[in-house]
Amino acid sequence: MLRCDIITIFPDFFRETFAYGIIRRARAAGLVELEAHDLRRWTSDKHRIVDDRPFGGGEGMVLKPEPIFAAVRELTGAASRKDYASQTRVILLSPQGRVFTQAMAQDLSQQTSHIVLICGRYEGVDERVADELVTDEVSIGDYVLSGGEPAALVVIDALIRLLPGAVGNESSTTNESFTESLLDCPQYTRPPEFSGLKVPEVLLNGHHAEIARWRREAALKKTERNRPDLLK
Ligand code: 6GU
Repeated sequence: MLRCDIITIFPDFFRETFAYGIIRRARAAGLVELEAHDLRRWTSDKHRIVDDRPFGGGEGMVLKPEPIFAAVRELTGAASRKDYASQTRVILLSPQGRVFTQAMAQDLSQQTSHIVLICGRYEGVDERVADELVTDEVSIGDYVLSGGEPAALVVIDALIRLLPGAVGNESSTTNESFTESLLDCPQYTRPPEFSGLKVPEVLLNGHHAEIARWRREAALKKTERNRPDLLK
């Protein structure tokens, strides 16, 4: 059982998405326990303030350290990174993080039993959070989101579908895009002809060796066209 705690100022952002597809099924099967926590729960002032202006000046607001430290300490039962249980990871979602990959998803799904995700907001998070609490600072790509919430969902989805039993057919997660730095081959289903558009003949003839060869070549062509960086 994997436990996943999300620290966010928008807990409602997650409720609906946890009720669909692979995440819903993994929860129902007892493979994962997910909870989105409102960061404001760990404030102690009347206005439940979670952010403040950056020292040194500049645009926007920075998430304050105190509520995040209180949240992570309560959720991990540890005062700082060096005291976490060996299978606990605290992930900060931020555009300054290491870019998330399938290998990182595999590592997390195999090595962890408790993940705490901190969703960054505004122009940043007080760096003492990264220094003291965070085991992995993660970005989902080279573009800027207004907050870490969509990124947290991406990480959770990629990870949960790798848990044994989460996806119907186990081999469907071992033979897929990125596991051997090639994209998946194109897929077709019925009808064999639609509006004059035909399914490649080779897929209809039941000749398994020919089909395997066609798929490998088609995957290579697609990778050359869309992701030449993967072939280097
Ligand atoms: Cl994790 N957060 C934000 N705010 N922007 C991002 C991101 C994360 N990953 C890519 N862009």
